Amino acid sequence: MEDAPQSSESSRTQVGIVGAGPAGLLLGRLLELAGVESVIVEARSREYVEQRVRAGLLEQGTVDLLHEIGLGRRLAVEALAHEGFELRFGGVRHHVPMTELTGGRRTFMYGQQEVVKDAIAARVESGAPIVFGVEEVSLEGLDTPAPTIRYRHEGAPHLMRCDFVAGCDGFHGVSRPAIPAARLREHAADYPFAWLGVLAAVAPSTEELIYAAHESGFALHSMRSPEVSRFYLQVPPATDLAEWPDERIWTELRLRLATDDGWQLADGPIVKKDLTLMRSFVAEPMSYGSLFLAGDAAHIVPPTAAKGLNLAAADVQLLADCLVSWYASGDRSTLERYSPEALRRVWQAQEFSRSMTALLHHDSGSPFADRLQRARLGGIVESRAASTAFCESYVGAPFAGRIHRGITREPDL
Ligand code: FAS
Ligand code: PHB
Repeated sequence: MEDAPQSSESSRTQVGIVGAGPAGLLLGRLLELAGVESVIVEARSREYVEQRVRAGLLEQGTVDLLHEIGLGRRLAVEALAHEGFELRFGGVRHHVPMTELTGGRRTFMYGQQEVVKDAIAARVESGAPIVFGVEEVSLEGLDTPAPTIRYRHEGAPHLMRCDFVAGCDGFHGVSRPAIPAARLREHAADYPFAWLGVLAAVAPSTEELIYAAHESGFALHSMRSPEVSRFYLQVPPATDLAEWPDERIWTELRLRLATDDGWQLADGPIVKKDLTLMRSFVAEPMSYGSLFLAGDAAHIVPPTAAKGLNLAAADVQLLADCLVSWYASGDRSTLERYSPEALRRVWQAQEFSRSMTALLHHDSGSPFADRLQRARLGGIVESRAASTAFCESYVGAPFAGRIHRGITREPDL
């Protein structure tokens, strides 16, 4: 006789969160502080998500948020604070005094995996539920006020009943596809290049980030700590990492970062290489019934302007505010403002990311485009107004969210 289907273990929470990346973890923290229950279900193991090297630059608004929600202690000690960056072209170095131009706003180098570690540690310490290693996640009843999340964990089926589902499961997750195609508009743009990312165990050769526009291609000198440098090289999308041995990487970085004043690039052991394809993507709307999308589940930006993680943080600040306001008032209009308000910021980030990508990346097929690019770069570094406008977009908007501390009443559902 066939095994009887296992009965699902049933549970209930107010907000079911799919995904334990920055979006899901920060949303869970915001809801927890507000007294709203949530459960985070994550496909990967805790070890996997805590070692995944991705973003590195945190905007002032994101750092302010992390401090506000009690996740800023280690960051305050270990993050590298920056008050400017360098645009390098034609072999000349141009320092851009970002903090002076934006009324004091800084950027902070602190790896995404460190934010994830801090947020997971806080959640585990508080005892708020987070389940790693879930499988076969599916969402049902999204067009009702009682959606469910089905998943398997350690072989056993689970059914979680929620008031809302937050799709924080990234570009390849199950949340966005759970929205009927007829209700979703997807906007996408591709780029004729990718980024070869390099993590090297060598002290950075610069205090601040260097963005280099070169006829061989874009290069970025970033960092993760006083001992670890992070580099990116513009390469063709179909690049095979096997064709990039360490020596070739250092030779190309030296070429693209070279200056006419003898600046030297220190090299060292390369501990990781990765290839990031570039795309712009936006799903509209960012909500459907009881489902709300946040972070990469809803949008992807080219990494040039380091907006991905910061945009995810902005999404969940707004989403938490909408959800908590609903629990406090039962007023559905608070939920309906999430998507239009989030999309306004998303499209601004898309526009700046695409514009900064065009400003810095080499299009070998067009000498005309090259000269326009050089003119734009010159305009930014020669005009205080132009560099101020650029920096306003680069550092991002200041943290404007409200952090709710405990709500007093259940809504009259
Ligand atoms: P994430 O993708 O980080 O998290 C989604 C989580 O959901 C993951 O942990 C995943 O395992 C989980 N998940 C997926 N499907 C699931 C399912 N069915 N069930 C349960 N869980 C599921 N941004 C920058 O600003 N600067 C950079 O330099 C930069 N570099 C990047 C390099 C790479 C290779 C990639 C892929 C992205 C990079 N980004 C960068 C963008 C990146 O930082 C994202 O914007 C950021 O991770 C967004 O966070 P989340 O929306 O939480 O999505
Ligand atoms: C990074 O270090 O990952 C980084 C920094 C700045 C950027 C993009 C990526 O603009």
